[in-house]
Amino acid sequence: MRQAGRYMPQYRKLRQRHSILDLCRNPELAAEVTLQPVHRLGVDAAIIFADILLPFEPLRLGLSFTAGEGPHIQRPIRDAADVERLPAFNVDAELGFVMDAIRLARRELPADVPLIGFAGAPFTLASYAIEGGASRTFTKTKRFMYQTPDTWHLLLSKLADVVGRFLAAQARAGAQALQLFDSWVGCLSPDDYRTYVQPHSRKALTIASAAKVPLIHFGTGTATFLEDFAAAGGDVISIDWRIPLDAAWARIETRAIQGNLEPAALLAPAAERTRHVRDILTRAGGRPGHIFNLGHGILPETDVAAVRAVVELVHGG
Ligand code: 1CP
Repeated sequence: MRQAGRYMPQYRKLRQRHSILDLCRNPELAAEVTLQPVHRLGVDAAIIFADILLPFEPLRLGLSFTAGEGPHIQRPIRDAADVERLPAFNVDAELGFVMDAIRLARRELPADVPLIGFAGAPFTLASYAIEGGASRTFTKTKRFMYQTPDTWHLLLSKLADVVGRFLAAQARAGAQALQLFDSWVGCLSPDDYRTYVQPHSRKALTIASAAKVPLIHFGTGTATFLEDFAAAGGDVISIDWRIPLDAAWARIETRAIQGNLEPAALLAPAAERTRHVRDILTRAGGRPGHIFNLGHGILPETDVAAVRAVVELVHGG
């Protein structure tokens, strides 16, 4: 999930002077933002400040973030010709600023705070590339998938190759774990996940696994196909809040699960927030493989003190 962001006053202050893309492309600033939540919240790990859409620039799709904060893709993918012309590129040459930020952040972080690198999963990236931005229904994406399955598979295969190599490069630069974000994959049926997405997520995770660091496979809305989602790969399977932690654990064979706090529980009164956290800890049952986390990103409306209180509660047992 995202740790930095608009809920943090220090982050908002930096954002008054720099766009998101400026922050991402400037390794000093990206490293600074990466460290903000570690200092302010006392979390156990840091996630590099970047964005899943950064590979769209070297893919020549064009990327900007508009005032309403949503991403905008200037040349969205419409047909087979668009997919075929996606250029192959060297991740270290074109996205080297991310690896530079990782090297800097790693140097500045305390030795016992691991740094997580990340990339978008093929499906979630394809959805932005085809829709041209955020979507609620993924209509264009699904039409493309059903109408031109061969082109769809070519697109996802190309994206899997890019993100697999990008993840491995981040590990080489010093990231000690890698997270693949399939934020919107829960819009698919179990059958469509297996047919249209799973082989490509597996490919991305297999390429990344050459880096020999733990891989976190993140998704939301995956409860209806959790077994297939887990089978695509990842040493850690991330779950959202739509499934109880113990129910998820009973269904998949994995050493580790990440999640599963409802982000909106951070907006609840303290007693209700605490009840949510304790319920997850009870269901984790002391398993060493539970990584306590939100099921998705922190909402901009969240009070930093509420996040801190959760970190302290989890650390206190
Ligand atoms: O915590 C951190 O410091 C990590 C930084 C980080 C991460 C992990 C950012 C910076 N983006 C991401 C991943 C990301 N980006 C995801 C996957 C995780 C998730 O589902 O939240 C997605 C879907 C995006 C795409 C994106 N970037 C959106 C979502 C738009 C939509 O479809 O609803 C937005 C708003 C952004 C901009 C952005 N990137 C990062 C931040 C903190 C922000 C928020 C806005 C801001 O700074 O003004």
